[in-house]
Amino acid sequence: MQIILVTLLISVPPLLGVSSTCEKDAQLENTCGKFCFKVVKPILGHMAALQIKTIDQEDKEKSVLQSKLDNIEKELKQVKVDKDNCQKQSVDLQLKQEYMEKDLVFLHKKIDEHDQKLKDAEQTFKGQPELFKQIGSKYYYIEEHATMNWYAAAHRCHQLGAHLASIQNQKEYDAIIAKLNPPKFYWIDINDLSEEGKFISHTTGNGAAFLNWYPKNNPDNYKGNENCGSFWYIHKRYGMNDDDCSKKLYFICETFNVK
Ligand SMILES: [Ca+2]
Ligand SMILES: [Ca+2]
Repeated sequence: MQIILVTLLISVPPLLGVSSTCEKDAQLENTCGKFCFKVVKPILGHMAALQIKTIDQEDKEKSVLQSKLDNIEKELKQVKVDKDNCQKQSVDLQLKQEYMEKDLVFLHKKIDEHDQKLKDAEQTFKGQPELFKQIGSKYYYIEEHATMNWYAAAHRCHQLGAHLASIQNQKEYDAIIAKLNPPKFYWIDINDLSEEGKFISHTTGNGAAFLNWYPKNNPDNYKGNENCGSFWYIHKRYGMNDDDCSKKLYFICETFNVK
């Protein structure tokens, strides 16, 4: 009996693929007789159900695997994009670093030059302490011999460790005016070079603390080219004038301390 059943199970599987249940039953009954048909049919039915279940399970597992595969491919693409971006950023950062290093070298050089100028100015100043005289609470050097334009005068004061006179109030103004020699004109530190009509102190970079324009039409920006401040002598008195920066005038340097 067991041998017959095994033989039938081996020979019958092709029937599982037959299209209709009725045809399958008829073929099976012809193949192994009625007894066999009764015994084998439930087994074949179970096998067919098992096969369908197995296919469904495999489909599901395949679907899950495909979904995982899709996700991995998506993540791989994103990793590639991120890597490309990182490489680009890395190149940008490298260039930025190179620029900053060049700027750093340039700034170090400028600072060294500035330090050297200060040392030179200190040396010059130490060699000529008698140039500066105390007037009020400050020390002034009034250049009475050489004339130069406003820029050169400012530079000369820096060389002496000082700056062009920056008048703060009426008291300082009166004190320095009393020391001048008419009819000489002298450069001071105010200017409206950065913005027409807005006079600032070259020393502080802030608005001029004290102004005493004379006559009243000043500052007149005469011929559209008067941007530097001076003490000028007119109508037998001194007053402030906006003047042509390229004119060669005497000048007044100022400092707070003489060492
Ligand atoms: Ca002006
Ligand atoms: Ca003027």
